[in-house]
Parts: sequence; structure tokens; C-alpha cells
Amino acid sequence: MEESKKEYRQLLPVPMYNHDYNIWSVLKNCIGKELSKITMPVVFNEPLSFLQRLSEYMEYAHLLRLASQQPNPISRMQYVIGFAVSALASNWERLGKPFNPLLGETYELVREEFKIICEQVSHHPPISAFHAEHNDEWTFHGSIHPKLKYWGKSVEIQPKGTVTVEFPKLNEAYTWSNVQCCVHNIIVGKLWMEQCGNMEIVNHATGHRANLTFKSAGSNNKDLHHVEGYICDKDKQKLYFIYGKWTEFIKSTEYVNYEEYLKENSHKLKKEDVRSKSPNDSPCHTSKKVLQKLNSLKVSPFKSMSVQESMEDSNLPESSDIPKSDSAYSIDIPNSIIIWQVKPRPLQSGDYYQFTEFAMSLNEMEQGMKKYLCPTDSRLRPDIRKLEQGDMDGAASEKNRLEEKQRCSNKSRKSKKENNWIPGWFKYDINPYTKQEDWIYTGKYWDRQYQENVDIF
Ligand code: CLR
Repeated sequence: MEESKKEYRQLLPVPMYNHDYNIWSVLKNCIGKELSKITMPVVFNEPLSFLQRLSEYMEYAHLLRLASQQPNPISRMQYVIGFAVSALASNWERLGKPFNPLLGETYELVREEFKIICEQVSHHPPISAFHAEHNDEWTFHGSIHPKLKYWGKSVEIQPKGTVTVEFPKLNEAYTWSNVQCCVHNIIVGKLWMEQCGNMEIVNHATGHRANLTFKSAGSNNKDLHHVEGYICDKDKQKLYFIYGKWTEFIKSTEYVNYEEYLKENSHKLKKEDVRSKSPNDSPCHTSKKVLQKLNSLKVSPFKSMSVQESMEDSNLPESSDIPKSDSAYSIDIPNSIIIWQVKPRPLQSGDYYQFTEFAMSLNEMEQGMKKYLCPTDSRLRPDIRKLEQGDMDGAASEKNRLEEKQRCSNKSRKSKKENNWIPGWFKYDINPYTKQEDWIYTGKYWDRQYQENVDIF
């Protein structure tokens, strides 16, 4: 008999407060500051702690189970890629700032496909560590130190640190580091976000690698949210082509199919290109027309098509609008499989900080939870709870109180020469696969023997 599925909260208690503050009026005083040192009015916050936001990596954790169940390293890699990309999907249009975790704050989440424990292990620099697992099938762990860079009209957030997936039964480990997150229009216009950069997923046991490029929107937003790359073996032989959007789906096909597809379609493309190059058309105009045509043909406007090149430097997007994702856009290479597809957002998501259904449930005090929850859990933060309930003033004053309390205990630790804060559940170490500094889970959280003298709220 099938066990009845546990049901979780599907909405927050009240819709979000719509403010019309300009983010620049705050940010202009914060140029050069670290993310954790920027204090923004609570109206810019979403009612989650950064630890909870990190737990959103886990929404599609079943992909790790699927990966662990595959008999060959290529299919395992495909699902690991699916997981790595899906982990970013919830960021789409999420522009509220999560609360900075307090030092020692923790967050746990138990679901059918995983359990995760996160802890804020350092405040300056801000570092969040997490460890997720599912039975003895897989573990997923890492530490993230978000670093902010200002680029005038945009800010770039680099989530420094690597993440590791392990399949203990197979003696296999994968690592990768996250791509940058770019928030645009911080001075005027509407904020919007993209994920950009390269992500290399390495299978340390077999030497297989996945090289993925998260593309920036580019001129006319032709590459908005696109992800593209390949899986290669230890000899750098390209075996599979990977493509999709981090906001929607990831597909995969054998590399030869992709090459075949390119050959066929570039022929079509060239014909289009020549035909539309009438003397009256400006190069940019021509390209747009070709693009439209291509979209209607459902042909990929992905790189390496000759028409694209003429557009490269035509007009970079300077508009203050949110670029529109071309939903009609689709690239369909024959013999592809879908590895991951996003769940649609709840209908009322727009009134609730653009939360996914998964995000709506993160701060829920589940039945019976109060009894066993660790006293440092984000769910017990009064400022987040107040914001969630729509009490802006209450949230603001609680946030101040907590930050003041944190400053006090930092001071008293220093005066007592207890300079080092020792996290409860993670220890500073070197990641054996990447040989880089990392925070490794010490393995005791789920025994629920909490330290009693930690009072952070
Ligand atoms: C993106 C996915 C990465 C981990 C990560 C780190 C920092 C997060 C970022 C993610 C999403 C966007 C984020 C950011 C911190 C602040 C920023 C939540 C989750 C929000 C949008 C606030 C932006 C305000 C600036 C304009 C200062 O793997």
C-alpha cells in the first residue's frame, strides 16, 4: 500500500507588501561592502534566511537518487547535470534578499527524497555550510561564501566554494562550483537576474567531465537563460551534448546527433541569411527577421550559426526593462532525452515573493516540530516570522535586535579571548577531491543532542 504523502503549506500566511522604494537609494551607500554588511530595509527582504534559500538546491533531489541508480557513468553524469542545473531554477525572478544568517544559525529540512542540515559557520566572511543525504544512496555537501562585485548598473554575486556529490555504494564523487549570479538594473529600471559562467562537473572516479556554459542574455536577449555544453570522457572526447535553460529544462543527446543537426540547419540558415540581405535592410534588422523566421521553424538560434555573428556587436541590451524570455523558442535536436523539467510556479506566486511551492513550505512550523527542532533553527527567527506575517515594523525591530545581540556576543567572545567561534556540526577541512578549503559535516546533527548554551535569537 502506498503511504499517504505528507502535505506541506502551499502559501504564506499573507501576500507580500508591495513597496516602491528604489533599491539604488540603499545600495549607493553600500558600494564596496560585503553582502553580509549591507543592511537593507526589510521591504527588500523575502521571508527566508539564506540557509533556507540554499536548501532550495534540493527541490529536485530525486535526480540524485536516479543518478545513483544508473548502471553507467554517462547516465549518472546526465542526472547529476540535471540536478546541478535544477538547483538554480528557483532563483528565476526571485529578487528579494534573503536574511543574512546569524552566526550559529542552523536550518534542517526533511522530505521524502532527502534530509539536509545547513549551518552558518562564519559571519565575516559569511560562509554557509550544508550537508544533504538520502539513506545510503547519496550525499550532497558544500560550503558557499557569496561574494559581491559591483559593476555600475549591475551587481555580480559569486557563490565561492565547491559542492560535492558522493555515491558511497559506487565509490564515486562529483564536484563542481556554482556559476555567478548577475543582478541588473540596480540604478534604474526593473531588477532582473541571470546566471552566467562556466560550470565544470568532474567525476573523480572515472574522469568524465561535463562542461556547461550558462550564457548571458546577449544582444536581443537571444541567449537569455540558456545553458549549453557537453559531457566528455577522461580523454576529452565529447560524448553527449547538453542544452536547455536553467529556468525550464535540460536535455541531452549524443554528440554526433548534435553535429548532424548543426550541419543540416546551418545550411538552412545560410540560405535564409543570403535571401534576407537586401540592400535596404540594416544588419541588425535582417538578423531579427531571420531570428523570427528561425523561431517559427523551431531551429536553434544557438551559437555557431552564421547569422548570429553579424548581431554580436549590434546593440547590447541597455533597456531598463526585464528581458522577456522567448517562450516560443525551442531547440529540438532529434533523439534527445529530457533530463529535467521545471515545475510550474503556483498561480499566486507573484503576490508571494515569486516563491515556488517548495519555497512556500520552507519556513513552515510543521506539526510537532517545535518539540524536537534545534533552538538555532531559522524557523525560530522572529524577524523572518514577522515579515512572513506582514508585520514590517515588527520585522525591522526584531532584525535590529538580533543583529545587536550578535554584535554583543561577538564582543564578549573577543574580550574573553575565545576568538574562534566553533560551529556545532561542521569542521573546517580540506575537500579531498578538490583539495580546497571546505566545511565538512561532523555527522551528529540528527542525534538531536543540541548544545544548550547557544542563544542566538
Ligand atoms: C544563486 C545561486 C547560487 C547561490 C546564491 C548565492 C547568493 C544569492 C544567489 C544564489 C541568488 C540571488 C541572491 C544572492 C544573495 C543576494 C541576492 C539571493 C542563491 C538577492 C537577489 C539580493 C540582491 C540584492 C543586491 C542588489 C544587493 O548557487
